[in-house]
Amino acid sequence: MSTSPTWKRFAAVAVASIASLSLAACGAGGGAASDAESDSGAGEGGLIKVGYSQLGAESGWRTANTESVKASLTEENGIELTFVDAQQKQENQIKALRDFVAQDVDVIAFSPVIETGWDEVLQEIKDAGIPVVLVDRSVKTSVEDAYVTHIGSDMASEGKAAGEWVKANFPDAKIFELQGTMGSGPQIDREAAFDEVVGTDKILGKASGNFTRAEGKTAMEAALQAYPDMDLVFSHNDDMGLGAIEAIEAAGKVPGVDIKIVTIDAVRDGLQALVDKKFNYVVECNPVFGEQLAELVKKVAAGEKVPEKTVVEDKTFDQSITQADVDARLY
Ligand code: GYE
Repeated sequence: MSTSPTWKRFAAVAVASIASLSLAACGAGGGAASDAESDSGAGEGGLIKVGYSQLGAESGWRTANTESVKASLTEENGIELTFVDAQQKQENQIKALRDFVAQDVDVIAFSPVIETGWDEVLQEIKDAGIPVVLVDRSVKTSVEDAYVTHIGSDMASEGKAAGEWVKANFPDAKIFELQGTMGSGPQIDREAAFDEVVGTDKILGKASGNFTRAEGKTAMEAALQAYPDMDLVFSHNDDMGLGAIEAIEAAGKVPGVDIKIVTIDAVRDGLQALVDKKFNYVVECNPVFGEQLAELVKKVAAGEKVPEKTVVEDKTFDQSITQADVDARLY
């Protein structure tokens, strides 16, 4: 059975008043609760209905992230998951979000392909009284309190870590930067932090490879022509770096030697390239946070207080890692 948004809003107010009455009666203070509890908490058989809009399947990172989300947001875990892949198109994500509102889910979770352009749909979700959990990437919106909580890595500190390694090891590098999807949180934050550490005078040029191996390769082919002096590539993810390896080898140069490669993610293929000495340094971006996400979703649905931000822990890797480390990698 599902309730209409209007009913939900009314119920939210009713529940909020009852809650504040009982809180006042106990003399206790409470944190910001979502109004999902007004929906009597549940879909079929008491399950929490979650609509999840994944932005795509563009990279090894994304595949691992999707697996982690699907493995954790399960019926055994009390969650009925509707998962929709937007194929890296914002309009597909907006449509999925609107469908979730129409389905009257209890919680909406989504990983936004780019930062801007969400105001209208976020307002609609807010009006419907459905709490939002922002996953992985960030949004910039004028809608107040558009989401309850955000879980993901600190993209700026990843870019900073990559920059510090370059500055310490190749201070005079002539850098080409392979950017992720333009306008996405990780592209903006990784780039700004990296550029600030190494200095913009060290960067010969930049181009986007949209976080994919194929587009990373194409962008690198053009860059090899345009910037023949380049001797270091900073790639915003492993997949584009792997595409760059192909382009560098096809141009008769040696990746990791003639042209150093620094990337972010540390998926298994990326770490393999590091062991094979084709990548020089890799900053981790851990995609396996499904369990933490499931816990957040349950708390949000129950109207419990949650932290505004959960930062996923990341490590760094250099060429001292071993084949055994790579083989033990789960993703
Ligand atoms: O680094 C990249 C993926 O948003 C952190 O998206 C994520 C990034 C990740 O396509 O591989």
